[in-house]
Amino acid sequence: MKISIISDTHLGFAEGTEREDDSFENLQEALEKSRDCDVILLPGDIFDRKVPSQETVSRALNIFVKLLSEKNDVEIFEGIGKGLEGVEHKKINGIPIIAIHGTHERRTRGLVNPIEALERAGFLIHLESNGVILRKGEEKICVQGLSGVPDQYVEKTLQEWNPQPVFGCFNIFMLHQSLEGFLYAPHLVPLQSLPRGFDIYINGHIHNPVVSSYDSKPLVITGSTIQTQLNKESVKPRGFWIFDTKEMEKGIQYIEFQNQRKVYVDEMINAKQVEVEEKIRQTLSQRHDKKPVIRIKLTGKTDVDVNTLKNKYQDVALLSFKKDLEKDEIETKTIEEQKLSVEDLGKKLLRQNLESAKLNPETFETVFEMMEQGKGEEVVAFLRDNMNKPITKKPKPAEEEPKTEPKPAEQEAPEEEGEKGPTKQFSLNRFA
Ligand SMILES: [Mn+2]
Repeated sequence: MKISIISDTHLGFAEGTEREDDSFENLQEALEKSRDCDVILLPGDIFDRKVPSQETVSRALNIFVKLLSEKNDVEIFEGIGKGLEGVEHKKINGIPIIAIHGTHERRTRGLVNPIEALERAGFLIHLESNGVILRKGEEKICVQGLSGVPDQYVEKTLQEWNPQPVFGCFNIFMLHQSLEGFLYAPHLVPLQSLPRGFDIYINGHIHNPVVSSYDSKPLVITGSTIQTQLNKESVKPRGFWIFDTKEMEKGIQYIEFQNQRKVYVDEMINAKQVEVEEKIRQTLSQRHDKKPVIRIKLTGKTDVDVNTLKNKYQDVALLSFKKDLEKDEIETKTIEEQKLSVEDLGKKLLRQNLESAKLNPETFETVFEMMEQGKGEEVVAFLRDNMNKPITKKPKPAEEEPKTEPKPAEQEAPEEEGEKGPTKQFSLNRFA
């Protein structure tokens, strides 16, 4: 079977800015180029937020609904594991999509995440520590998926689930975690904790695409279809993957988007205004169908007036500067510059308030969600329960793990935007 992998599309990323169409246009291009595929895999972070805006949801539905009318002769043979009983009776419309949810979509247990919502509407099959066998003629493939869990619980979750390859199938294992060796994160998942014996391993979450190997089989670090952070990895063109289970010797093909926005990242030391402007002009002398993002990190002494440059080139480029100056010139950032959404701002304030009230600040996500749902009394009880717990203490995995995990910063660039300490996770790197 011919299989397409499209990961970390982050639909809704940069909403309200000039880049707001990018996530949708890249997904659209990937899907158009997957029309001859038998199956589409989405290894998480399909949406940028766990509660996407109505605008994002409707645009996503508008894209996915077109797939339902594609011709396809793949059928569901069997579900494996909990929650998939009777799945073989489901009728597949169009190309089957198998998805897991990622870190950006994970919600408190009991609340519907956007991938589950798409599943309920019949657009895809959502896997969460279970799997599905698909059949096309004589060939069967088995896709097993671990939806995003906090990295520190992956080993335990996998031990309990104990996924095994299924005899007679081409076996695919899909996850969305911070795998050791591919990025820096507070908790890394050791490769050795992954199950053995699968024919291919597919991991979302890490935004820089690369093919590696595990257990002598391909391990695809899918990368994202869009640059959510701007660092030296971001200049690589974005794309998606296609492979054929019958032609594995040909490898896994990376297909770059033709219609993507180019990103340039540079660093200039002791730069003068004229030099920076010359750099911008040079970059702009190349052909661009979409306004390029030009990110320049300014270090040392510099007289650059970034606002003047941004205004001057606003019709032809999206300029983004990072100043890394001496201490007395620390850049002051306004809320507007940081482009915090109201929700993020609320969470940030809540986190600070919890901290100053000597309550556990790591509970801010859960508390925020409870307050959003008007569960005032439960908030009080919850905070009382969590009052004396040290910040680093692991919550009870059974029900609290997704709640207390702070929203992960994008994994590509720990130093991005120069944010340090607890406010890091609110730096969403939106820029106008
Ligand atoms: Mn992601």
